[in-house]
Amino acid sequence: MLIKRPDDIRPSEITPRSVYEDRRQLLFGAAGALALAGTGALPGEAHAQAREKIAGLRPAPVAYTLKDPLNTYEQITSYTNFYEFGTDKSDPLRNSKNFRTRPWTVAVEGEVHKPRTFGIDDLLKLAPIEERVYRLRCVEAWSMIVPWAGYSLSELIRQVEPTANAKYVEFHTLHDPKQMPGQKDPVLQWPYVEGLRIDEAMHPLTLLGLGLYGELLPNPNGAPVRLVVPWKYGFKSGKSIVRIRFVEKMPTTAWMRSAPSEYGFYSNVNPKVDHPRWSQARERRIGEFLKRETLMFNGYAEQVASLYTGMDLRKQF
Ligand SMILES: Nc1nc2c(c(=O)[nH]1)N[C@H]1C(S)=C(S)[C@@H](COP(=O)(O)O)O[C@H]1N2
Ligand SMILES: [Mo]
Repeated sequence: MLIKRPDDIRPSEITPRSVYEDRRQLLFGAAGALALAGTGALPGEAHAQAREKIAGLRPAPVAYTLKDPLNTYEQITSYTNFYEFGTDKSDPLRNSKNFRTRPWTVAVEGEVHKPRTFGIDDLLKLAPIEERVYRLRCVEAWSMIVPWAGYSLSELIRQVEPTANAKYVEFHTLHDPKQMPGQKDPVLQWPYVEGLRIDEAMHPLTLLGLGLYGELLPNPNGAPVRLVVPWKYGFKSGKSIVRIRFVEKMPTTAWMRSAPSEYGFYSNVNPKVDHPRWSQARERRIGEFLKRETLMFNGYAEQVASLYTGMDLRKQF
């Protein structure tokens, strides 16, 4: 097996693409196992997840990225909702340290002409990876600004050619209670399933998330691949996705099943429609003291409002 050591590479060779390929070989080929063996960790000992840069990251078109000040890497990785690893915000960072994100496949199936299973390496190569700064608004009335890395989900959807019956898309998270201790708790029905209408899934803002802060996704944020739908409450953006299924009928999502009066299918951020137990008019930006006004469609109204013309957003919440 031929692997270049970094000092064998002449500067002239360091184009983003070649660096990217070499890095991926180093990290994920046989050498990856050797590198891990060299960390000095005892077998089974918890170690921090290796951080790996995404080389060749491109800036996003201005319409798809915010200029707001970013939340820090530490805030984004340590204050998370990922119930598969525990219901406390601090649980996922601690409990996902040994989560195995390789090998990893995503089965894309259902109402499509070309069903296909993508390996994670296929997904990292499928389209140019862009850095997109998005506002993330949790239904619990906090928000963050995150520099994601990924590309429009539509890039992947185009490859499988949905049939005319494909009206909705389901996103299934991994179900593996051995690795995901939170799945022993029946707080939700597992696996975590979310869904979008096909036009929402095709909207260019809907991101197939592969990283953040220029690196492959940290485990607490849904490694190795997740969804990011910035105009909807955060729970619509399923983490650690293993299955994408095109269907004709509106799916029942994990949250609709657990509390149908509180969580609807659409779950668009809407300051005028309160959660039955609290107001959605304002939010706390993580790291700030004073609350901010929540924006319609989380600030993305100009881009997405037309998806919902003629709908009563109070009834179809
Ligand atoms: N599989 C899965 N996906 C999930 C969740 C979860 O518990 N399980 N939590 C959701 C919620 S409530 C939010 S706010 C976002 C948080 O994403 P972040 O931790 O990257 O900020 O992930 C969403 N995706
Ligand atoms: Mo959330």
